[in-house]
Amino acid sequence: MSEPSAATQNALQTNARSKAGSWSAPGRVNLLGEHTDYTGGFVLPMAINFATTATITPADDDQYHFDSASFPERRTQSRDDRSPKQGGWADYPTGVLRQMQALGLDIAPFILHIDGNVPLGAGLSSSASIEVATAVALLGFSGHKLPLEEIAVLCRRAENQYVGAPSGIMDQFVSTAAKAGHALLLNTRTLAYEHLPIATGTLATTRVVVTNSMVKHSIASGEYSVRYRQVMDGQQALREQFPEVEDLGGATLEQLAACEDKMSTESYKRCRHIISENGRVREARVAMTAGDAAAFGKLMVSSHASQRDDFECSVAETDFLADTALTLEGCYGARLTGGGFGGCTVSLVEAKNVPAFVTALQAAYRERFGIEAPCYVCEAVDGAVARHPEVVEVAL
Ligand code: GAF
Repeated sequence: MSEPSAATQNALQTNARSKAGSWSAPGRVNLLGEHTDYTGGFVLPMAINFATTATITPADDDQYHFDSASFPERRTQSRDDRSPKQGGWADYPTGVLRQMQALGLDIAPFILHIDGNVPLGAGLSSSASIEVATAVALLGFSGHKLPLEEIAVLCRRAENQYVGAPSGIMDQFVSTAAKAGHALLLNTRTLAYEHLPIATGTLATTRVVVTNSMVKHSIASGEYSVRYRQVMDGQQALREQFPEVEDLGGATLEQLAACEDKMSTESYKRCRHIISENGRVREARVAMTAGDAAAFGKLMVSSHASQRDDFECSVAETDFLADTALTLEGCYGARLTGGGFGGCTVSLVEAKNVPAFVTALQAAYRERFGIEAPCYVCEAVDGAVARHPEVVEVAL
């Protein structure tokens, strides 16, 4: 029998430190705070009972292998591969691997298998759940630890720098840091966060119902980037007039109005949505803390109007779902959730009314658009770190 090659010996040695296993990270629904997370604003999402699982086993051929139950593409790359993105789902875990390598973490050859049930392209953060599941799996597999915030930031960098989508930090952060039974209030500038209990006061008898319009949404495609550019232009004009304003998270509607003539109409409207939405998240914190379902629902309704009229990221299908939901018994509020241009709506509904609500909403949507709209009654679940605390570097 011939001796193992040097590469195989090296892989075997590193593999001896590697731990095969499965790690998971959830998708999310955003309750309030849309398109506020790339200009230092506030968001209020919760992680949902749909997740991505990354299963890793050591590879004995000195390569990294990626495959998935949900996508036909399989990818294999060498340990020193630094080629740019290829297009396709495997860019997401590859981007995470590259970020970890850039941090100098040694990761042995592996076979990474991705599986899960987060609806794809529905605005429920399927991409971020792949990124975070991969990050946590690579850490668990290789025995490395990172601070919680660094896991989320690294996954966002993977998406921004490798995949090339200019997304904010919300999705990666909630998939990492969420706590069961709570929504997560995040300041996206400072990354300070707070877990707010969901089931208090009149909110205790409500349910979060997500309705999938089945109109595909992708943040890697055009419209999200167009909005991002318009927002950045508006923010820049605002900063020139008010140098003390760091970002839209710290700006007021009065300041924006004072420089309306310094930006395009589109930039003005996008920024107006963001600044008003930040105000709504602050109010939502009060409503959630007080357990006031009616107040929370009203904020959802005005958020939808602002997304529709100012940010212009809703489509006829999601407008219809949000508007129809409001006509049904037991519904406190409804809005487009996630990046928009399709995707899902989220409704806050009295638990006892949920079955009739779902039936009526689906029937109305079928009649209007001829489309079956899946509805998901969502629970607030733990993020990846609460599921796998061994990968987190805890400050003592
Ligand atoms: C997508 C992005 F990935 C998030 O960062 C956020 O901007 C969201 O759209 C809109 O609020 O999910």
